[in-house]
Amino acid sequence: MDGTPMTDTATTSPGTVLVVDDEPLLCSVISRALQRRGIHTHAATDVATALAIVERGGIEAVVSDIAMPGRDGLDLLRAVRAHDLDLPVLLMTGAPDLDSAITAVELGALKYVTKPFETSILVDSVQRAMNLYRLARAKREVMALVGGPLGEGSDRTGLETSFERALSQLWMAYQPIVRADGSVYGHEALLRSDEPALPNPGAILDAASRLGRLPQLSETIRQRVATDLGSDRPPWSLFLNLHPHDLLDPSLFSGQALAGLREGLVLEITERAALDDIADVATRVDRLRTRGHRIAIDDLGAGYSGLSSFLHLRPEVVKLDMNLTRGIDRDPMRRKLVASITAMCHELGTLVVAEGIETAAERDTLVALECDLLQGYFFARPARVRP
Ligand code: G
Ligand code: MN
Repeated sequence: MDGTPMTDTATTSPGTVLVVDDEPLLCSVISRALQRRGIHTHAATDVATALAIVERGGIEAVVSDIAMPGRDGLDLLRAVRAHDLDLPVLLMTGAPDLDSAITAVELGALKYVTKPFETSILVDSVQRAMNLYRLARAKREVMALVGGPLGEGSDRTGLETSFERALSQLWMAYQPIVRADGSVYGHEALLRSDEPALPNPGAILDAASRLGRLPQLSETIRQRVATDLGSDRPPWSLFLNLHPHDLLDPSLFSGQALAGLREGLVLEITERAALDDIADVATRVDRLRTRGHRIAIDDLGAGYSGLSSFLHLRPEVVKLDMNLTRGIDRDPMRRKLVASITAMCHELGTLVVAEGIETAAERDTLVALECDLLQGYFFARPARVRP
């Protein structure tokens, strides 16, 4: 050892902080306190300006007031999360309330401070936050170098945190599936989450798959549906989406997993993750049939499901993707395709559901083409309420 202290610019350079407050005086008080510790600052008195500064890059922490005219600090936090899962955001408020505190935690705010506060405490927190952010960034860079399991530039910890949050507040929407006369035949249960980093079902499924937590996601969905439906047994069918990998989960076949749900489910399967990867698909789905459930091919025509899924699944129900039904009243090619698919399905004794119907003209055309069941915004949007 030569006695020279190791310097690590990644953790000792002063860093750059964005200070946001609609009160310019408070902005400059906080900025000066940070500058006294050698930290560079940018200031903004509204959310739009703040976001423009964050998007330019180089900011390592944000300190923001919550209550501001127009878009507030929580809106800023939400927008920052869409851009960067890790960037530390410290929120300040003169009027603490439970709702904003909960939202702040859900969106991963690093700290929630109530005014008035000791600026030195705030500055300490900002410094700690910047160090954590640098560590997370360094970890990402190492992962990218060694080709970690999540691939280049991705952050498993951030993804795990978002996934946990999505899982804890996950909810289900229900959309009716109707007959040609408009009467309700069933409802499809659709996954929803308010987690801004995983804003749609595809993103949640993707995260679950990358983190190896699909079984847990599926179990949570089943529990939610069971809770939503309670013990009533109304005379309509429940359509539930399965991920092909759910077919590998032994609890699905023991009867336990689906036991909390009603009998006679329609289990929708998309060929998104190729069914070819799963051994004995036909035997597996047959075991679900012996428990009284029916199998549906989901999204036929979307590019995921092809004719080979008929061979794998021998479905009782086929759902035509909205790709095939969108504007069908104005497109002879779509009409021919749907006419031949319905003819083939009826020959096989399979029910045909047309999805994504948004207009009366689409509905009339699909009924004329002998689709058995219909689903789409034209009838009802997926809704949170218990069906
Ligand atoms: O992959 P799957 O078919 O299960 O997904 C159905 C999705 O399509 C749901 O997320 C639902 O919100 C959406 N959806 C349902 N009906 C319509 C519709 O009429 N138009 C559009 N654009 N989307 C719809
Ligand atoms: Mn579906």
